[in-house]
Amino acid sequence: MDQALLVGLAYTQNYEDTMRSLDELEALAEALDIKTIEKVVQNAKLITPKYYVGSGKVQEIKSMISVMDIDIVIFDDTLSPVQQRNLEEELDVQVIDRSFLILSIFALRAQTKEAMLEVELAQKMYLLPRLIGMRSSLSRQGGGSYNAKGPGETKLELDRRRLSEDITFIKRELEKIKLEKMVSRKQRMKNRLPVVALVGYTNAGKSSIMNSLAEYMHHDSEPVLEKDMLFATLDTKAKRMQKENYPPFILIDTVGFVAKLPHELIRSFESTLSDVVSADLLIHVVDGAYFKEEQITTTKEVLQSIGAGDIERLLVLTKKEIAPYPPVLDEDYLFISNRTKENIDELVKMIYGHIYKQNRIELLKIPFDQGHIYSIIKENNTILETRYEDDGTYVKAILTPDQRIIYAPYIINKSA
Ligand SMILES: Nc1nc2c(ncn2[C@@H]2O[C@H](COP(=O)(O)OP(=O)(O)OP(=O)(O)O)[C@@H](O)[C@H]2O)c(=O)[nH]1
Ligand SMILES: [Mg+2]
Repeated sequence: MDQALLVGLAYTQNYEDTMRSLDELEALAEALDIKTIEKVVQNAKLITPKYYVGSGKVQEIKSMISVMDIDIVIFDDTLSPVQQRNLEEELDVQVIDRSFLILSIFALRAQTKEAMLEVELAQKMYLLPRLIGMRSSLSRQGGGSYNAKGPGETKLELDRRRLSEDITFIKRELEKIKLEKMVSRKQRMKNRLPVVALVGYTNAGKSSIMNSLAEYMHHDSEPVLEKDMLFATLDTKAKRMQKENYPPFILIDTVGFVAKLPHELIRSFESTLSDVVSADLLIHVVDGAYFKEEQITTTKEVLQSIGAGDIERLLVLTKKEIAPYPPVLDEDYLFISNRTKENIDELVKMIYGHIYKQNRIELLKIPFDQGHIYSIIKENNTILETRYEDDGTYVKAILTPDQRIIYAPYIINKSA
């Protein structure tokens, strides 16, 4: 196990916040089997261009490295390529930053072709400006190296041009996958089912909610992976949900967020995150037991940056049964438990209240030769009444605004 020293700069935030951010960095490192030995915080008014921290601090870190047998130094913020190179030269151990760590965890977790390509793209975009600095550090013997699949693996044989070519190639591959996905999304759109996306900080309980809802609605589909692990979910999973006697909707489970998510990752996960952007409702999931308000802010910032800031949002806190007290917040929220299932019924009510609040009851007349239309409506809508007359089937059903447009030719009576 590699032994790490974590370094944070109390620059835009105070000492306590920096320390808390380092605690999270420790958890990220642990996900890669890196053991944190010590954490260092420097209070500073500015970032030093040469070493990121002041040169006095660098010397302090250097002596700690030899005393504590440190293999790797991890900085909590993104280092510039120059800072990273200077630090490695001065400290003579591997120096990485939070972005690199997050990218490596994503690389470890990626399962599907799409996720693997997205991570690889992000890693290569991260690596491109750093190639020179990395190269010098990796040709050195005795530097820290851990088992994670990181950009480190292949950096020696890569030069800038190769890297740029790879980036172009991966982008093209992702474009193909995106096209395929667009086709299936179009099919989904044809039925115009409302889309609800679970979003939030990693480990908040998003996948668990998906499973709770599936169970509540008696769907016997394969459960999605829920695990006490950072970034357990990397691929979006969509499931059709339907409460008995209610219309269906699509529920989407997505990748979790974390503070200082590398911008390369956000850019390369564009296609995965596009599901979030096209959702009708977001369920913002927050860990209610290990509650940290910053996590709400982070999620909101990421949503804003991907263009999902204006989508209707429902705040849901999890782990109610182990929370010491209900967090006090400015906004309304629903407190649930995926263990005891407390308030899962409330959540379902709230989801339906949001996605179908513009629905109306309409009376439709469907000619007998268009029976398939009746089947589609029956499958996707709540039908209140069906009457068979001489000139067709009369159906009283609850329609969404979109469906009112699609079925306009059959609607014979505005609201009944
Ligand atoms: N006690 C308790 N644990 C919960 C509850 N909801 C989720 N968990 C646990 O919290 C951990 C994380 O849950 P996930 O559903 O995997 O979290 P996630 O938001 O999908 O995480 P990522 O996929 O990493 O973004 C798991 O160990 C769950 O069993 C809850 O209501 N109570
Ligand atoms: Mg998950």
